[in-house]
Amino acid sequence: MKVNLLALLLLLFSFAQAEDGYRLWLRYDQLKNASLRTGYGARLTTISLPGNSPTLQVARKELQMALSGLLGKTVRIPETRNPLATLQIEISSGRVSAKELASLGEEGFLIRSTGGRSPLLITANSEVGLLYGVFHFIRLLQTEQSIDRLNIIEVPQLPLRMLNHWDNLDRTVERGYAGFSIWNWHTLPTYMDQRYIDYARANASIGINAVSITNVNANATILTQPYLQKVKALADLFRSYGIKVYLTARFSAPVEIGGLKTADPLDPAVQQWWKNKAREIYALIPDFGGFLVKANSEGQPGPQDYKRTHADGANMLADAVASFKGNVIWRAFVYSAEVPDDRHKQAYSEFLPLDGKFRSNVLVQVKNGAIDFMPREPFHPLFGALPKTPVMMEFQITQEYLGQGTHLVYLAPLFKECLESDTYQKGKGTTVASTLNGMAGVSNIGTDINWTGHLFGQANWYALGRLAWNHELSSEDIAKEWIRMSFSTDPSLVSDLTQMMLASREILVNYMNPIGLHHIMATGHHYGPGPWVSNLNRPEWNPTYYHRADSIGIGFNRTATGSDALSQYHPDAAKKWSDPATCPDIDLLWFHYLPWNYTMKSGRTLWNELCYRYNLGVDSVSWMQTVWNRQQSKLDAQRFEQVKMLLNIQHQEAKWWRDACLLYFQSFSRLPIPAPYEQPAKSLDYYKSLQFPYAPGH
Ligand code: GCV
Repeated sequence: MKVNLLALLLLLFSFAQAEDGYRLWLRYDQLKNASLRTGYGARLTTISLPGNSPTLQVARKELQMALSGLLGKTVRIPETRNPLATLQIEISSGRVSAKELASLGEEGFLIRSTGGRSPLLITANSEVGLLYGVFHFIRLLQTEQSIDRLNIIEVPQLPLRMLNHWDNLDRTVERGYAGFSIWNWHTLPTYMDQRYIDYARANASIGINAVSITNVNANATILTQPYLQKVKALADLFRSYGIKVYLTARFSAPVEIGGLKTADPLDPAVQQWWKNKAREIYALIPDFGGFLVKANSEGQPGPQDYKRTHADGANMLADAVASFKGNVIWRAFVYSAEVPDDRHKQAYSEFLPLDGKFRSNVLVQVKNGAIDFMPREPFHPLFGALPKTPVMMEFQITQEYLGQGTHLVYLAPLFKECLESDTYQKGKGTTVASTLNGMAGVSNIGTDINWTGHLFGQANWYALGRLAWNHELSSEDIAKEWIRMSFSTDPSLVSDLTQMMLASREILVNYMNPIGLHHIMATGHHYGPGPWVSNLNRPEWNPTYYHRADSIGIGFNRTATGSDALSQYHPDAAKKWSDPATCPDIDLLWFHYLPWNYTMKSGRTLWNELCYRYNLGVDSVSWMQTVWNRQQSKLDAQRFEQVKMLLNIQHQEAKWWRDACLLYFQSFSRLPIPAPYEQPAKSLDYYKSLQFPYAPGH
């Protein structure tokens, strides 16, 4: 009877612990390895924290939750300082040299243990530094590392590590594939959803220290008093986690909500309006981060509406927030229908002359590539080209162009490829990363129970934070950390899932945009292939603008004989791209228009290489399915099934991409799809006829 009761309790417990993904990587289930548990338990009997401020309360709660979960024992962390504690968490500890402390800066931390019976130490110069140290320490336990003989010094490489939400006030999310916006504006500020706390915990655990919570296609209503009260409630909560709130500023707000006749940045009344608005915001949120602005881009209002420059617009806002130590993050994602130049070149042409003209509290935020978050893009030529301007990286975590909510694609390799690219701007080795002052990721978070829709989307949120903290971490190490924390530390599981994740981005490139093809997604929602689309008003909204296929060949000539976008790069960076013979295959059709029978490095013709790549992509998704399925016994049923079903969708959609694109390009090449490959299942007309009026995120 007793045994049955126990079994029942265990069963109930396992239901209560359903693996729905909500806990992200902060799962604190009991460690399976009993000796590790005992070892950690013996090392961590008493913990001392230097006070009870809101941030230290967060640290205390997290430690209690983590230790009781991982070790299965309750660890009390009394408020009073305890010199006998086995884990001593101290601000600017006297046990560490002044020089070492100075090296930690505002947000860094040190974790030190000498082994044996001597206490472990986490120290920092600030409470948020301690919090980061605590999360790092918990990560060591979660990933089953030794905590003896630790000597860790971690200092973030970038001061601004940010998430950008493209969340609308009606709770839809532009390019969101994980449900609605987590910001429930209707019930804020009185109702504080537990999600806000868990969101802040997750961000703090990976070092994110700023969030812009509204869409860059901005709504001025967010700047009105009732909404600012709601923003204040979030900012008050996030403060303890070291997170500052930013808002997107609609440039025409002085007209729309201020009753002015103009939003001209040189008009004194407009300048005053923004100054008053800033004062109003800072009265509510003293540590408000500042404004993120999309101006004169894709129909958004901006200074050019008044014949002013981006610098005029940014500086006006910068002056309004300067005395409060606020920032203005001004996006460089601009291209204009009126400018006939290659879209690739427009942001550079627009911003280069403005270098040195921005106030010191303006940061220019540049997308990783010059087009738009493609599966693969060469780095944006603006990186390293604005020596007098602080520049932020903008990556897209949400997978607008990378399979949206249904494809397993681990983005760290994409982020790293860009960060490690050599701009040569200050000589060899001037990597993109070395030119940055901050990094932002467009969020993939929504109300789905697991936050990101696809469970593996969590890894991309995680990777963005980890790389913003330390861009030298390898994609592999980040994947391994995430897998160990999110699933288990089982070596074969970790090895299989790591391989799958590391390969996943290249696999998608193969079945979607091989050999440098880009922007051939269906237009509007960007879901699925649409290389045939050519009827949109603006030329650069049409996929045909990007692939330029005809009966002779395919690709965009961006060399001196074409749009000459290559000339915007430092000559040493451009060199390898300028000649098809030296241009890496991965970028070939990005920079060159080549005949269908062009001989590739593989010896195949260009047409056959396209067929090969598309098929390789599809076959590789089958391989991912095999890898996932063979780990079934090591995975919980709920998450196993979810990812399995999504991999099925991914496989079908990879075939759809392959068949639709090859049939379409074949209508120009007039060449057969070589026999060993599967022939398309349907006609080109069928693929062209597919409509998705309610595709998400649009
Ligand atoms: C927020 C792309 C997306 C748009 C997005 C824009 C931007 O064009 O499709 O949804 O708008 O980028 O980054 O501003």
